[in-house]
Amino acid sequence: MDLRQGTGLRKLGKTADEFQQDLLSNLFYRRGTTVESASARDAYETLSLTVRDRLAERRARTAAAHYASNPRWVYYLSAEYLLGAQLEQNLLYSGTGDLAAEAVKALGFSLEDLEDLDVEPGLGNGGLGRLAACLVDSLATRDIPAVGYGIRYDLGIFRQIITENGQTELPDDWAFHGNPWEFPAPDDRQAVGFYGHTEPIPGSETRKIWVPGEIVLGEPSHMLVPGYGTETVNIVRLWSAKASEASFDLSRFSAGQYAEAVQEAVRAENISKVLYPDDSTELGRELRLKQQYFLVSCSLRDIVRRFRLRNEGWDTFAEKTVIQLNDTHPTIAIPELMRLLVDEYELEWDRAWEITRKTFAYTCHTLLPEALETWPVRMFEKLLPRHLEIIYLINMLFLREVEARFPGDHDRLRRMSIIGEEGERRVRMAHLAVVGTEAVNGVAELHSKLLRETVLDDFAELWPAKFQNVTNGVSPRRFIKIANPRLSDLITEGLGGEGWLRDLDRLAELEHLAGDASFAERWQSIKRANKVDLGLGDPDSLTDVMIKRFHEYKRQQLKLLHVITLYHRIRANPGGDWIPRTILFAGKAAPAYHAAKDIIRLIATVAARIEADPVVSPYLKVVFPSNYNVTLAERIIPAADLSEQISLAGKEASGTGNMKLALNGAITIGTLDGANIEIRARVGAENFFLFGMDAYQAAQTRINGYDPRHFYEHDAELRAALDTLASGIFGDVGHRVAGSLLGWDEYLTLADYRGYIEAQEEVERAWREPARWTRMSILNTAHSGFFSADRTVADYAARIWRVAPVPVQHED
Ligand code: 7GP
Repeated sequence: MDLRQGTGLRKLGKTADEFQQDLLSNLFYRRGTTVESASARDAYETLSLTVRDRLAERRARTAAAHYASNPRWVYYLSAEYLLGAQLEQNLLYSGTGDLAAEAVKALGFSLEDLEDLDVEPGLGNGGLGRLAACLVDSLATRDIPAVGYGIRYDLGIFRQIITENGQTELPDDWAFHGNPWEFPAPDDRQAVGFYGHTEPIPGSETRKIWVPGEIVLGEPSHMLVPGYGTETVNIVRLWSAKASEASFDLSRFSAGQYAEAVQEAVRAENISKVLYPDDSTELGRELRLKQQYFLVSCSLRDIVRRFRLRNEGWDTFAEKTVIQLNDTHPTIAIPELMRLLVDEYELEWDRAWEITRKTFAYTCHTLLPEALETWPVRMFEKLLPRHLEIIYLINMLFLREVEARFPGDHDRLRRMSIIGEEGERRVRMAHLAVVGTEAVNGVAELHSKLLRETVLDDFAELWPAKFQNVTNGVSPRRFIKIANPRLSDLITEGLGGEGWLRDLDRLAELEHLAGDASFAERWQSIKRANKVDLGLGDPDSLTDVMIKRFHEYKRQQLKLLHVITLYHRIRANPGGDWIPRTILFAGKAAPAYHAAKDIIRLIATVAARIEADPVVSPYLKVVFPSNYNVTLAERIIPAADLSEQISLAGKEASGTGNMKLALNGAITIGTLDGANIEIRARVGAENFFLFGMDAYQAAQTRINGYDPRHFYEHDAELRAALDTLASGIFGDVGHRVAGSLLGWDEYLTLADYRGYIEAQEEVERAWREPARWTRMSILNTAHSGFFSADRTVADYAARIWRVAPVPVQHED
């Protein structure tokens, strides 16, 4: 099939000469410059367009194949996407890496020069946003018809600068130079209403008219999401808020009232201005709720439009459509679909509800009660009056169902209600998400189990079949092939081909090579070379990394106590046989999360002190590179020896950095939390450094009364570490952190201290035997195949989405 047939367009070339021609043509006609005067940016933009053209051609074939088969679609709704840098990925996925390297040479640049100009769109905070990116990658790789919907924030996750004063945040104007990977689609613009009031429709009990008080336009653009080793190219469609023409007040402008003239337009466009730099606590800000509804309203209308292109009526809507809610941020989609069906398309309530429930599925990404979103009823009423009415009706019918199952159990009704009545009345988004969907899943075995047993226990009792687990996964293309080319080449050689990149279970065949001395030697020297590339410490030192968002439950503060303990030990015995370690922290804290920012600042201060200490610095180095993002992760992960996954058990839903590190041969030191449990089960207990309480012991400790003083008083080394922190040499911040560890400390840090220190001693024993360590490292990689996002997507496809692949034909 050639979609260019009849258009007069020629096929894009496959030879180096043809690629070069296309590049020059783009430079001349699309960039408007010449070889002689091309800057690095000209070359970057032009190369990106040339690569994009190849994917666009595949995209056209994909769309045609999808159109022809009218399949069941997956629509992934997510407030966040951390897609990572695009150039290198798209070179790989289009198979044009070598052609491109040749062609840009002729312009006087290297591919690496140009990759440095490729800015990653930081449209997310952490794990949830990166998971969305891995899943869309695997959806395309598995040929599943899918669209990811999100918001095109003007400013992404803040740029972080680390100094001894801690974290400073700067705006991230990621598209300042434009974004060559994006296709605007202004024709698919949607109008979104806010505020206003509702009016009854005579003769109808359920239908209403909503008269919004403000209308904002949503303009989409999309990024291409190619599959690896296949023809499919899906898209992620991102919405930008645009003020309507009418919102510009020309008469005020003419009168010199410049600010007033644009104020309405500015307010409208603020909706997609900035990503909320917060991944756990509710900000309670109207603008955030506005963002959520903006995403939902635009996306649902787009989904309906796409359905209507191929189908009539509503009978097949739920059959052809599954909408996955990535956490509760897009949950207003449930009342919004009800509103569309009932108010606008005039379906009966019951029929609309049946369709809605069958269409949606919900993934929960947390266990922290404070991260379960709720919105004040008062705010909902003002911003989305019709949606609140619909939620009330959904809730009334739902509570009737509960009452029928558990007559007279008023406490249960209160607990399960979508409206929380304690204090200020609030809409509980997680309850709405469970009530309005067909499937609910957690993201690791333990997480799904704890959801059923604790946070959502009443719902699991009512609808046991609704609750599922789908363990997270990561993209092996981005996190091994691209991030770690040396290791990828060795694996490919060892396995006799690149098939593992689409079938990661094949890594298991590496097990046979774990005992091969020359293979092990090469494995080791690759790790060393990756450390040299990273350039953040002695490549022969043990590279110990803790890379993730800063949050007290993740317990960077426990790692810090280990650092201080090492510091004391070395100072007490400077001539000891110490193992040199480079300890690397990286990650951002929510700007308003003061306790997490204190920990960052304390780490930076301690790092400086160690660096200045001639006795300790030969053995211990603490580094904290600024601005952790996907690009930096791709450099750190291949260089890591030890992976720190030390959250309090029962708090980390899954973790995905833990998977990326294990895949790259880092050995985990960790608690029985999230996906650590599954990693350990697969790589083997002997290839994992376990410590600490499990989730049940942790819960029990809290119930029995956690007494941090007890640990302080009975453990001299711990006491010395805390005393040093509190002594004043690290200033107020040391005092505050020590104080909070000895105070209430929700995360029971001191209770796990001794176990952690002992596990670190076991790490050192293993490190002293390089052959043992290397074998452990190889086995971690070999047995991490399960953690491919391709497997995750296959699980969702089979058990939740019930979708089948639609193959896309090759070009003739
Ligand atoms: C994260 C979880 O903390 C992490 O454990 C998990 O691996 C990841 O999602 C992907 O499932 N959660 C978030 O990033 C987040 O923003 C808000 O959660 C509810």
